[in-house]
Amino acid sequence: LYLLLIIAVSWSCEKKVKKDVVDEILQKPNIVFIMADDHAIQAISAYGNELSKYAPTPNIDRIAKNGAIFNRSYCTNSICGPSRAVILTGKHSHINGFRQNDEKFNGYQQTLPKILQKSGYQTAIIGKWHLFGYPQGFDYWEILNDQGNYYNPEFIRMADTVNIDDSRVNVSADKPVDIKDTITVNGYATDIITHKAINWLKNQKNQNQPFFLMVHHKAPHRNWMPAPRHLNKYDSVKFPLPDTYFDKHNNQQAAKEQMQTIYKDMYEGHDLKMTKSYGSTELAHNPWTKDFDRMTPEQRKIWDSAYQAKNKAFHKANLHGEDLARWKGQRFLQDYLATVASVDEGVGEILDYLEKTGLDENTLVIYTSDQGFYLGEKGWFDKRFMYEESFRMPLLMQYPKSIKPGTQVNALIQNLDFAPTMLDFANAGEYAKNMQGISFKPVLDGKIKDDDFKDVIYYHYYDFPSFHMVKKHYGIRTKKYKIMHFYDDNDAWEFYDMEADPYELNNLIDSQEYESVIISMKRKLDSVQKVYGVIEKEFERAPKEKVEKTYEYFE
Ligand code: SGN
Ligand code: CA
Repeated sequence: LYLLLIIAVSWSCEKKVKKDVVDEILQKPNIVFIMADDHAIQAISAYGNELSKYAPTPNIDRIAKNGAIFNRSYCTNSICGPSRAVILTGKHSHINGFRQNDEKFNGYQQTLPKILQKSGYQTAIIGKWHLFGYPQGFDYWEILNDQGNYYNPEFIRMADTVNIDDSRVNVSADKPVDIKDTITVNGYATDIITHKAINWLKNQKNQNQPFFLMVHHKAPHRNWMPAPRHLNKYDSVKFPLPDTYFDKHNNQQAAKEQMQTIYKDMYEGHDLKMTKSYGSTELAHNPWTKDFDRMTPEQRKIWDSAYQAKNKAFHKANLHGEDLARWKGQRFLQDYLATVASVDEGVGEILDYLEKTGLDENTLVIYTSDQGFYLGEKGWFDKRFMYEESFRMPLLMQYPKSIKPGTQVNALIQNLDFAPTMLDFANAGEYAKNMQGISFKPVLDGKIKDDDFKDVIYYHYYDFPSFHMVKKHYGIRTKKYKIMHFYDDNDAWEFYDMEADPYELNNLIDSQEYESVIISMKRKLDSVQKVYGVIEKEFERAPKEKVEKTYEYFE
């Protein structure tokens, strides 16, 4: 009898332990984090603005319908590698050490995937990495070599790098990886990344273990090469160009001196796919021929024939001056949005897979981009500035268990907060204590009101001189105001009343009327920098060579 009792007790204990384990797993949602590269909110229809009406994003919009859309989501440093480093660490660039694209990411520091892995997650990253050195904290990774290419991209797979040499993790930026580690995969990058991601989901070793999957697209990054099926998608559409397309940047010195104006700085062949002359398929200015040379002859044939008629029409029209500039804006938007179409289809495939398998019930799906982008506002493409278009990030999240469908979030949040938020969802919030971001899950749960979350956010961009010549600057934004300081190459302050001037055309730094507000914003900036541990030394960077403008273009 005594023995039977022992067996019964131990059986029920074991059952209890098992139940605890099961409960814990159930409490840990899967996380699918999908991030595009340079996807502006203006190009997502759920964000509802003039251009977004044309955005091919029914599937990204689906996330907004199923869950939440964030209207005030911002980055801390509007450039690729740094944004990714902030997302991984929950720390500002000066703390995580990755301030600009050509630096080294210290992969040995604490990161989101490492913590999730320790908390019982299977972790994977597929797609763009761009942090130099191999990913750490992932059970599986398959990354694009450097920036990646749209056609027949090169991947580096964990499986092929058997003897990972630790020193390679901090490998220098000019030698990103050894070419022998790369594998060329035929096809279109966005589709390949989507399918690799779904395959990983299908082939998980332990179906009961929660997973964290990062799906990082190359698109819609420069040079905006659409998939063969979308090459003529927008041929007959005339997009609205922003009112600020020919803006002169009054009282904005750094804006005047940038090199990211569509009609002055885009490479006509490489970026705009313009040909040298009527009937020719030879591209105009195309300094990086690799993007096109890597296509197979079949792909190239489809490509050339798709662009032939529209390029002929361009030469025939014989455009000059502002007409030519407007034409370039249209061509850019056609290609950009056509690359977005594939990203959206990929999001749709992933959502469909999750729904079909029932995984959607317990999966937090996040869609974002590493930063925003200019789609002709101020005449520009690219990012880097603290002005809204590049400072803002799209952010949409669905999780049927706790996020109400159709939620609009107006809390001021940053990519700095992504890691703490995901950890909070994963019931591992205690590991976010030494991060600088804060979980915004309580906002989604209705425990904190949008307006009570944060009243100020901090920004710092360092990458100068470099591509596009955007000067170094830092600043803060509150719900009402923005102040920024351009330094190093110049010393210029800008101040905007964001409610009165949402497009930031009127720099009020010398305005009498706003004098006291400006003084208090400068004080706030000082204290925010103290809180985040910004020290004066951070501002001194080794001088780099300036980028000279040497390319030619039609006038
Ligand atoms: C490339 C682009 C630039 C872009 C940087 C950084 N030129 O150098 O236009 O600003 O990447 O982009 S390209 O013609 O080679 O594409 S980031 O998103 O990786 O930071
Ligand atoms: Ca980017």
